[in-house]
Amino acid sequence: MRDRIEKRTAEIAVIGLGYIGLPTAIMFANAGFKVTGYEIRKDVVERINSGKAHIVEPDIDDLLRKAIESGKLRATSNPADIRGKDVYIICVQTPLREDRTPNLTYLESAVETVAKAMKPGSLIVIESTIPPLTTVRMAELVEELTGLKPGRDFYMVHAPERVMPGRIFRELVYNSRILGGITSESAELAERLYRSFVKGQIFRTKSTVSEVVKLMENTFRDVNIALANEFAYLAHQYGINVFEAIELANSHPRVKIHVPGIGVGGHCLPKDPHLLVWPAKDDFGLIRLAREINDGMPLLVKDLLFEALRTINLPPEKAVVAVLGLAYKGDSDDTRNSPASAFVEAIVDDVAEVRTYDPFVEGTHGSLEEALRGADAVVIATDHTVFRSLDWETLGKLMRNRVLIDGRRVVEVPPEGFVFKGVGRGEY
Ligand code: SAJ
Repeated sequence: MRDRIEKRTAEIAVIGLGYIGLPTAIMFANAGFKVTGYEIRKDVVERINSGKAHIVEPDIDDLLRKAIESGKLRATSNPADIRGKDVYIICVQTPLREDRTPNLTYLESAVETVAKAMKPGSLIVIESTIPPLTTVRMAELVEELTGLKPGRDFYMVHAPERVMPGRIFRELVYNSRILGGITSESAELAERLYRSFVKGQIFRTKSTVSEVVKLMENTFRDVNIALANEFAYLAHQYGINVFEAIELANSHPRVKIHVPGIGVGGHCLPKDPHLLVWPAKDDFGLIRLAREINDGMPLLVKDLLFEALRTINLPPEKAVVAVLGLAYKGDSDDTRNSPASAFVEAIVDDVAEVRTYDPFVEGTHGSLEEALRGADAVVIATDHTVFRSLDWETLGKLMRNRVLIDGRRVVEVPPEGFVFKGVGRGEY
């Protein structure tokens, strides 16, 4: 197997051709391996085989076309096509259920598919973000289904992805990778495999360590953002601008406070802290509390809005509110777990009308002017660059009342004639 990997004659199956699976399959194919991508969505399979990607990512169309035209990559929905491969790489989603426990059914069904298809001596890699101890459990599941002994009859590794959408192909090559094996031989084999395109550092460890590392990275950000958000609450009580205070605190060489705002969205940060503590018997509660603080931020923005409406004597139920931005972060069209949507939900039953405008998101108002005409209040919920240079004097003329609430530190100096409030802007 070692030899086949070195000579790139090893055959690879990638299970799940989404945001991570498709770019990974493309990278291995263009490194010279024969790759079969397995995906249950038949329309996606057809698209990929015709050389067209179903996801938006810089360079993906050229790289995919190259992989398809060289004959190294082929997508399929037929499990028979992935029988007897040397390497299986699982890239399926691991979302949360309503009750915030992990839903591992996609992963388990991918592992079952692999168990049916694999031969003795195969290497199974899980790239999905998973709760601690899951790789070992999945190795046991394979043993149950096949009778093969983990570490002796097959190899298994957790190789968490660490890329950022918009920079996937650069980061796949240059980021460092953590490879957690159920045995040291498993991790060593995986290192040989990933070296075919990774130029960053590769660290080998145990699978439970790599699982924890991936989850710690995003939990670190989530907890630190929660701390910044708590500072923002305090700034309201003390009547100061939290951003000025943070900037001054960050002039200390060993302090780096994050950015407070309307909340934390996306597909990773709101989920990964739950995965990290889920299998534990006990924890200190800090990680859960940070999640609660961040999930509660849209309600702080609601309080600011209602306070501002009180100052102009407009009952909320008469107010027309325009929300600018629905994406979870600036300059993105991604609305997954967006705090902007949570904010809309939090006010929709209490006000006369909510309008949304996001230049990147379909289904929102066609134009900013249209969204603001006759509105009483504007709430900025996403830090899109275009929102930083709006002409509030002109826009204000379209509005019935002029209330401006900034959830994302987009407005530095409140425009003339507006009642202004913002997260962490305790001075107003
Ligand atoms: N946010 C704040 N304050 C901050 C930083 C972020 O409120 O100081 C908010 C953002 O507005 C957004 C949310 O947090 O709503 C998450 O944004 P993000 O840019 O931190 O994270 P993601 O989910 O877009 O991507 C992260 C990336 N991690 C880092 O930047 C460290 C990415 O590299 C990871 O691969 C990805 O999570 C992942 O897959 O885990």
